[in-house]
Amino acid sequence: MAASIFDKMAEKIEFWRSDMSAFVKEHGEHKVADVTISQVMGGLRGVNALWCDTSVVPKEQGLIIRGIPMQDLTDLNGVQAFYLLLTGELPTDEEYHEFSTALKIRKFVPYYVWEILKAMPKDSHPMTMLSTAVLSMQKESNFAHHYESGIHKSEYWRYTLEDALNIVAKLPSIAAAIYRLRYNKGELVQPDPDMRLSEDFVHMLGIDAPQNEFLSLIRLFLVAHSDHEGGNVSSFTSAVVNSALSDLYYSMSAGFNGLAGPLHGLANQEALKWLLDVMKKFNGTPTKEQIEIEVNETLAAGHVIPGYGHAVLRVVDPRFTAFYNFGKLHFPEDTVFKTVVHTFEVVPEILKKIPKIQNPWPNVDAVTGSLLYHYGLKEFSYYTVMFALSRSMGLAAQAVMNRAIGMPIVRPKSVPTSWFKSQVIK
Ligand code: HAX
Repeated sequence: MAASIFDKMAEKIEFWRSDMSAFVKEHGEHKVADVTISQVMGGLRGVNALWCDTSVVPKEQGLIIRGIPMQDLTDLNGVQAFYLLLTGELPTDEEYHEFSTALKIRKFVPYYVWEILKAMPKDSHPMTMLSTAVLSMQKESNFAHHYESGIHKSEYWRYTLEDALNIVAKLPSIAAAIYRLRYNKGELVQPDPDMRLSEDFVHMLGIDAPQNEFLSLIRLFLVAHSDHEGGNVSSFTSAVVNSALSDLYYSMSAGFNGLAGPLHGLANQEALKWLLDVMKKFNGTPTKEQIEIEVNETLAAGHVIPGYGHAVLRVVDPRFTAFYNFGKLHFPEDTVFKTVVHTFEVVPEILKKIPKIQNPWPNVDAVTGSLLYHYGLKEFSYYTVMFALSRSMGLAAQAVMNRAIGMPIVRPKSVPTSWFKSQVIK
């Protein structure tokens, strides 16, 4: 029989802990970053000041999860991706079965979550519903209960992992219920105890789409959005909240609130809205010249082109490429997807001419909406919920890692303008 995820993590964590502690003991005073005033006033861009082992995003390469580049992850499913994020290894068949079962037995959601979601205003944003649903379950936190009973800090990771499995296992039901409630799709569909995460999510959404193709897209969606190192808004926010030993329900809900911003996860909704507006204006798939006009108008109005640019990347996002290839393979003639293709041919050339823009290339959000739209999931205010469903795995894995190595409360020092001035004006 395969080791349980708890046994597997215990073994890994023993090594990670001693390795990190020896390293810091020996090299703790070694300097790794200089910070300029522009960086402080510019969102700390490019400052190597955070630790994260679950994934890295080299600016010329894009997402690498636990040493495996995005382009080699496209055949994984959500369960494998979560296992990889947590343990640093792909599961063997036996480990996969054990881990998948550990998630399946945790998938049923407390009844009160449905009552809370049903009581929310009908025009609530789906991300508000998701964040509220997660927060409402805080009283179930294993970590919070065990913390109160006085567990030793070396065991914090164990109860954080328990919370992680519980939340990740329940989110497909919650996300699917939000879709059905928010857009009047009829009765909620019960989870199937035997189905895996992505399969069950597709089943509970109840979308009338070719099941195998749509399932492949959802699998890719779950893997591609699962993690993007530690400094993005959702991961960093979640880690800061978790560092106060607020449990994962509090911290994941907080991370989702950050994901709901238009410069972060909401960009997928914004990007599709932008594409559909252009299509409406030009009565169908616009030509490249028409897209150029629209891009210039958007920029002149002081707005960003959603789905383009990135705080870290300086190349086409490999996640964009994975979804783009999916569209090219399955429905290259779809009118919305063709608009994505034309936009991709036009936007980088325009953005390259604007010196302040560091990265003219598309990120993941430039394309995902068009694929979901193709399969009939047309309610684009819902798209960020699917991003969150996937990102929950990265937030959870990062929290387990942080508790495992005993990361302290995050508390950088802030200083006033006068202090900065005093550093340069002598
Ligand atoms: N369209 C127009 N202007 C853009 C731009 C775009 N796509 N990308 C960057 N810029 C502008 C910035 O707004 C900034 O202008 P100001 O100095 O006037 O404020 C300037 O160029 C410099 O920005 P940057 O250094 O290139 O990029 P940042 O690290 O500051 O920001 C963002 C990165 C992703 C927020 C930015 O590129 C953007 O707003 N893109 C559009 C929104 C988007 O697609 N967000 C999703 C990113 C991926 C993600 O997190 N997904 O969840």
